[in-house]
Amino acid sequence: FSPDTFSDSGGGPLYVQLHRRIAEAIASGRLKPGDNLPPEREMAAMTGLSRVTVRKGVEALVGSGQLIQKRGSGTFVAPRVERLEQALSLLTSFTEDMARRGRQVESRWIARGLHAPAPEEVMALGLGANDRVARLERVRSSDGVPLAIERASLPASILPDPEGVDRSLYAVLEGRNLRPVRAVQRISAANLAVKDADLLGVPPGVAGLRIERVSYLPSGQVVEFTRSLYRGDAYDFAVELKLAP
Ligand code: 16G
Repeated sequence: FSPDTFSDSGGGPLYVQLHRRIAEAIASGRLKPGDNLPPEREMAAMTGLSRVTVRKGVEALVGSGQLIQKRGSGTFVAPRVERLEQALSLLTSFTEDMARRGRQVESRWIARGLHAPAPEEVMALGLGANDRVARLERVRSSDGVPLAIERASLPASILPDPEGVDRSLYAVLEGRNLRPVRAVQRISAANLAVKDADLLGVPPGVAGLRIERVSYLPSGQVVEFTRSLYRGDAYDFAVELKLAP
């Protein structure tokens, strides 16, 4: 990024020119995922641009998700995510979905325990006045890339020991003959709030998908009410449609 590549005449505002140069360097592979960008002061010296201009150009790339800023350690080229196609018609678990793709699963626990239910949990799970709820909150990652935040609520009568779930919730339920056989799922658009974006390693405000799943036993009893946030830049949901009768 030598100073002579930026021009006052033509090429648009200087910060846009810097934005374009960095985006091109990422696209061509000169800057690779994980590479650390020099501090603002050094970039200003390298380019002959003011620090304000450098900051604006970098902020624009952070906003579009191409760069990530980590407090205390600087600015990095964001990891590239490979988009995953996820079928919507099968009642599978995250662990099964990843195993089918030959991918490793890592889950980071945010919370796991028994609680008094919130009103929406009472409604969704059909709980009684004194019933408790098991809550499992995890960041689900695959091959080192965080993909989704899942907040599952189950009646304590189904899962009295949430700490007993280590890897796969569905595997635990299956082992107890409580695997759901039917589910209703809703998907809506969401811009990720700062806290959730941080957990997923993406810039705040980027597009996410909010997914709600309510799943049932053959008896009709609700097994889980799960609210998830999936990364919009990582998932394509696909479903086969048939001609209406
Ligand atoms: C899926 C389900 C989630 C379920 C989880 C169990 C969606 C949106 N969510 O991710 O409802 O609790 O699988 O996964 O599909 P596990 O068996 O790997 O713990």
